[in-house]
Amino acid sequence: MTYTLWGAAHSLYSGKMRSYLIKKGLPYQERYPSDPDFGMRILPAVGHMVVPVVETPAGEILQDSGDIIDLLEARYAEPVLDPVTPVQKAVSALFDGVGSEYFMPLAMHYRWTYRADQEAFLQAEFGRAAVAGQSRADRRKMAGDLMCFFSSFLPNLGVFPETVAALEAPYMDWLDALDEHFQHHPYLLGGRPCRGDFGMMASFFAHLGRDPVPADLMKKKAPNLYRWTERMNLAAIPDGEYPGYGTDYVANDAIPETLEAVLSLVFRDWTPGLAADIAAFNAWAAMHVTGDIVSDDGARRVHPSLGAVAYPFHGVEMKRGSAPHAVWMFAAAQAQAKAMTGDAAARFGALLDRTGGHQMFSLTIDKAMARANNVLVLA
Ligand SMILES: N[C@@H](CCC(=O)N[C@@H](CS)C(=O)NCC(=O)O)C(=O)O
Repeated sequence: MTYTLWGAAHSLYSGKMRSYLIKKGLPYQERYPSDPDFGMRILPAVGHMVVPVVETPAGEILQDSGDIIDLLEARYAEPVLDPVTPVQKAVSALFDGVGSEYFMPLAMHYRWTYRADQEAFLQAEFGRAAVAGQSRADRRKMAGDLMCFFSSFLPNLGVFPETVAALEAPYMDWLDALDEHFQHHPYLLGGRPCRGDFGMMASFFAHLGRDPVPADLMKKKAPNLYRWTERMNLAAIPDGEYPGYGTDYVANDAIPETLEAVLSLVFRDWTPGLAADIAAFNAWAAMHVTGDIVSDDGARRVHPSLGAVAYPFHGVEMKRGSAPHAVWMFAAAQAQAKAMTGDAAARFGALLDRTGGHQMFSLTIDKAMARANNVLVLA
């Protein structure tokens, strides 16, 4: 009954997957892509090089952290790891997108812009994931090639010397707001983790919460957020730091006041880039048909792009490759919002009034996407 998590300690989406498996109480062993078995069995089954991959006890080989969570949630009802009430469910899906997509460029920025300050750590991390055995010196050298591959992603993510200040300054607001939230609540929506917590573990664990430079910043400026990254990797759901808090989501489908402050940042910071990503997707989708791979050159990619986008962001022009995966994740939150009627719709509307979210939730995605054969396709 043991699952295998093919992943790595320093991998962004493995952090999301691992935390979910731990909180779900599913027994798993973790194996690295440096294991020869990965190249022989896993790579051909998935179709391209990527982690995390989960192998179920029945031998299914699954990719995409979000798809895997969907599948396992459908199989195992307990413990509950996402609310069933409509407003909380939509907010949870939104935070999944925030942590899985919106913050990924910032996570990569703090890893690679400050590479020289954390070189030995990164060499060890990439080394253990990529090459089994070897002498320490050899492994460090071999890790270097892989590190150059990943650090070369920065321009496509909008990270340039002239955008760094605009990326870092707003992050200080996030650290402050999340620190305040986790002072009062163990998880985003109360006493138990939701889908949004797992999404946030993507960017906030392996990179922002674990690489030496950003982890130091997080520990100094947002120790309660740092503690949440630890809590998310513990099997227990309650945490003694919050005596009497219980293990339920906040009552009556409410959103904690301290999370509303974070939501205001979601809308302030993600709306311009998401609008640009959606415009790029709509333009591409108008010329493509059901089943087409969502990727500008039609190739299978872990993070496909549909051409460049440019938009104003905190006083600079942000230029980067468009991110259809971000559109796909936001579409899930928007679908939840659109399904609301009556009292729930009114409460969600009032929440968007208070936090500045109407513009984002009014964005129109012209066609649906789906995942097929481990890539995004037009539905
Ligand atoms: N949407 C995927 C993303 C997975 C992903 O980006 N994995 C990274 C490591 S954390 C990777 O393997 N990247 C290889 C590449 O970008 O070519 C998921 O949620 O599983």
